[in-house]
Amino acid sequence: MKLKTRIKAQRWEPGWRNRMRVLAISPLVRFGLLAGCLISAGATQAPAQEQALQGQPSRLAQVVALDECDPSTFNAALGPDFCRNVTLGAFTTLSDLFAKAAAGTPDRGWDFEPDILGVNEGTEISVVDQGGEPHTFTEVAHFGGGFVTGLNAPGEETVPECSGGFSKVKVARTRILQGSHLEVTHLSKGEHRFQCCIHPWMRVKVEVK
Ligand SMILES: [Cu+2]
Repeated sequence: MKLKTRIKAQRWEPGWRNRMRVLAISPLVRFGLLAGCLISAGATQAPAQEQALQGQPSRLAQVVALDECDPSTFNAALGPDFCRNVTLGAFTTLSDLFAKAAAGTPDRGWDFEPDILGVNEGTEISVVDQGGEPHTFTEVAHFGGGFVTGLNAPGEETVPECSGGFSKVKVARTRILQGSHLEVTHLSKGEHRFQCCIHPWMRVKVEVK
């Protein structure tokens, strides 16, 4: 599995040079006279062909991270701009979030959608944080607790993959800041589990066929 983060959702930019490279290997180009027509007519086909040529995943699946953090209580405790929420729904205060987690009834406003994702092998998964605070999208062998013990379900242990929090690069590289993306590629066939290491009830099962 490989991960990378980026701020903008700029997935593909078919440039003139790339189009020309696709055309250069097309058998039709050998007819020469057709080439001029194909430069414009082939443009709409170019992105898919280029992805295949460069070994890029040809499919994209999106997962959305959501939350309803209350800016005033979160930022008072955790620092300015920790929560930058633009949700139109009701906000949940920091103390309410902890109280609900401790009671074993975590706030469902903190959520990954979808909960189960079926993809074909080679699909790139793009996780976008549309909530107001940071999350992680961390692959785990078994679902369990995160590294903020006060947010774990009663009796739930921190899973090894989340242990150490952001001081561990393996966890830090799975972090998704507000408005940013995390891309997950090269998932092997079979079932994969991802959870947030901060809010461990945020969980997704990915089934790669
Ligand atoms: Cu989270």
